[in-house]
Amino acid sequence: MSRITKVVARQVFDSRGNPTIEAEIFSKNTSAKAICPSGSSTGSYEAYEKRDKSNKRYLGKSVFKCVQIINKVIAKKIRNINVHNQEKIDHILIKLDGTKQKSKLGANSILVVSMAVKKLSSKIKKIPLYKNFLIKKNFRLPFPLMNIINGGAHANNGLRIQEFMIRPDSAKSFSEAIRMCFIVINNLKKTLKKDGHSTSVGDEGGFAPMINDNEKALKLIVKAINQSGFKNGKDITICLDVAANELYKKNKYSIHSTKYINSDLTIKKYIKLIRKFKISSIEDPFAENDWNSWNKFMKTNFSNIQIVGDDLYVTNLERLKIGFLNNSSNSILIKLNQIGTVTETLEVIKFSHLIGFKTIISHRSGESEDTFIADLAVGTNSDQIKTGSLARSERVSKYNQLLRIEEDLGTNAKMNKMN
Ligand code: 2PG
Ligand code: MG
Repeated sequence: MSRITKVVARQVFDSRGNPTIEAEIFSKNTSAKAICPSGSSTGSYEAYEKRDKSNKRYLGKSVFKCVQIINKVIAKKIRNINVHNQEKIDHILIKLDGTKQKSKLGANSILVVSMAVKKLSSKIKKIPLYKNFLIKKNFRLPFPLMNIINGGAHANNGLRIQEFMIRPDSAKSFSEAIRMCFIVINNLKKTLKKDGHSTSVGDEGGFAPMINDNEKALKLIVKAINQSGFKNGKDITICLDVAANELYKKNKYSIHSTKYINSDLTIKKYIKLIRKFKISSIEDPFAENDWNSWNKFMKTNFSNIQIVGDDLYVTNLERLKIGFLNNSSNSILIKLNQIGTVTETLEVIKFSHLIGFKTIISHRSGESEDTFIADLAVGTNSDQIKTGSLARSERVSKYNQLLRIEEDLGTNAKMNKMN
């Protein structure tokens, strides 16, 4: 048994330069740290992110109250508990908070502790973090959903769709998957430059050119795929995160242009887009409460593309069950800070696999050097990982960690199956 001896939290900063929490958990003479990520296009059912709203020294964004909660309240409750008993610790935290959306302590205060406990447990067991989750053998590496163009809330270019991504479906290894994305990204960069567009990047490392037309962005991506010698729809497929919550008003959507249209018309336009650009995955095509449109869209999904619920489910088992019964989607995005503990996240992943849903482990648009999600993806045999582009170290660090895991697995390193 290894007991928790000390818990220390501090304010650090995320990739957007905003304050966030780091927690460090100690046992005997060793310790482990975790940092909390933060989203910008958040779902309203997400667990609560606590900030010092009235402290104007950090424009209301500091997390000193959370730091205090961890150091003074949480520390007392988990001191002396066996660090390997993740479920017990997480349930103590859930009970201590006692609210539906973890608004008392803040899901950010709870999550960093939960993640640091998991890391410390594997450190003491002397096993890599990925070996300390659900899967104990036959590990599979996830396909990257590599961000290539940023729009929506992650850039200021006026592009309606938030994330344009590529997935290297024909890759036989993780390193090959990354190489394929690297080539496409470099070809896209060349074209953007040649066409006089900016090659600066957005919050998640994808390019953020001043283009405000979805189709124009998609055409550029297809061109880059072709120039790279790959076949769009076969070697590489295009995936989107619409983040439709942000484009929804009075039962209408402004996804395909700035004009708001009803959901039937929106679906028609989606179908056209899917066919024209061979899109293989669409995340959050509709708003978080518009269950009806999600179901209608699934009924038109004859080519069986991946339809992913992010803001719809917010990594919440109750919402996932509703979505499953309503036939709302066939996949789920998994974000630890949407629910707030490692244990609850693992429950959602287990249930998703049970009902045949694909799981995509995801970063947040505000990230850090913490690579927890890379290990989580392998340790749960999740199908895919969404962790930005091959730019900005807080994104690349996750890919680098997956390359290390691939090396660690050696000849046993297999990719997850794509369809
Ligand atoms: C999303 C995420 C991550 P955010 O919508 O899927 O890409 O964005 O963290 O801003 O919610
Ligand atoms: Mg999303």
